[in-house]
Amino acid sequence: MKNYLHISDLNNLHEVVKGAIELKKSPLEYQKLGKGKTICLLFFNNSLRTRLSTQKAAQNLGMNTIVMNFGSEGWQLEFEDGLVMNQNKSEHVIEAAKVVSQYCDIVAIRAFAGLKDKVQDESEIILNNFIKHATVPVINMESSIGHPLQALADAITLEEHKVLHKPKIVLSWAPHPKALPHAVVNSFIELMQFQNAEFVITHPVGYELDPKIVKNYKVEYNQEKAFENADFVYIKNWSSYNDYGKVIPQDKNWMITSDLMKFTNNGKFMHCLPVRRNVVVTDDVIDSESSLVIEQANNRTYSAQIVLKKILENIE
Ligand code: AN0
Ligand code: CP
Repeated sequence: MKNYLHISDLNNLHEVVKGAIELKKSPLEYQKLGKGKTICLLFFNNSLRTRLSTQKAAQNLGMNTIVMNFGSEGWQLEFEDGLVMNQNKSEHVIEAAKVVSQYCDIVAIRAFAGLKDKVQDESEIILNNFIKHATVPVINMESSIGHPLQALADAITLEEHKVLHKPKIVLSWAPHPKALPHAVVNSFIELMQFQNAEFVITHPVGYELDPKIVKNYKVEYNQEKAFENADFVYIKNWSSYNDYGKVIPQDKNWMITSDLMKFTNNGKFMHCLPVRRNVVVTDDVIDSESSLVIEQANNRTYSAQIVLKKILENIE
């Protein structure tokens, strides 16, 4: 594998998930693979899990990591071509990507959707410019439209908790005071093409997702009905896609409570984190035995590690 930008970059998801579960048993087995290699993590947005788990994954493979936070440390980068750069942007991505490529063997980028301009977000201007100008492989650590390292961690978690029957998996919107991106849910929906599951999406009217991603999956506007007999409920807030980036008056009734979980088949609660307690989900649900959130976060290490392993094997 050269770059990891979408979940579909993995040739055989089931093999990759199995490989990640093997790595989890002996994480230091491939220390030699990354020896003398460096990954550079570039953040245009905040992070806890992605930053630390990717760094941990690299360390498990014997790699070095260098990190840069553009919000507080780096020069403001320009991504548009052909401009007279006489405003506040100090450096163009053309030079920045080439320079960074000289310091590392893999570059990983986090650049969220701005949620102001759909066309600009969908052009993935930051990620695509790094792909264009960098001379090393690129990993997506959450771009405008996808979070494939999270989706792979979720696939590992689903596999570890698989049920004997064909599972019912529900993706549910939940309330949040701030406008959040669609990347996590887009990648989770993309993951569903590789799962043998009944998949249902539920959200209030007005929160319809990109139809190019939702395709023919079932959308159920009644949350309780959607939760009926679910084996896994994957919870995430997102802002409106049609009224792009807007928070429409919040429906607080969509918060995940133990009463709602009673509709499920003893279902597992999943969330990528960070999560706002008692806004998105009540304490008793996230603290219950059904909650997989800490395991999901743990699997971020093995998701990143299997991706790094595949890329390193390709550049050796
Ligand atoms: C981000 C999002 O919703 O995309 C990151 C999630 C992994 N969440 C927040 O900004 C709270
Ligand atoms: N789930 C996830 O990507 O978390 P961070 O934003 O903390 O990296």
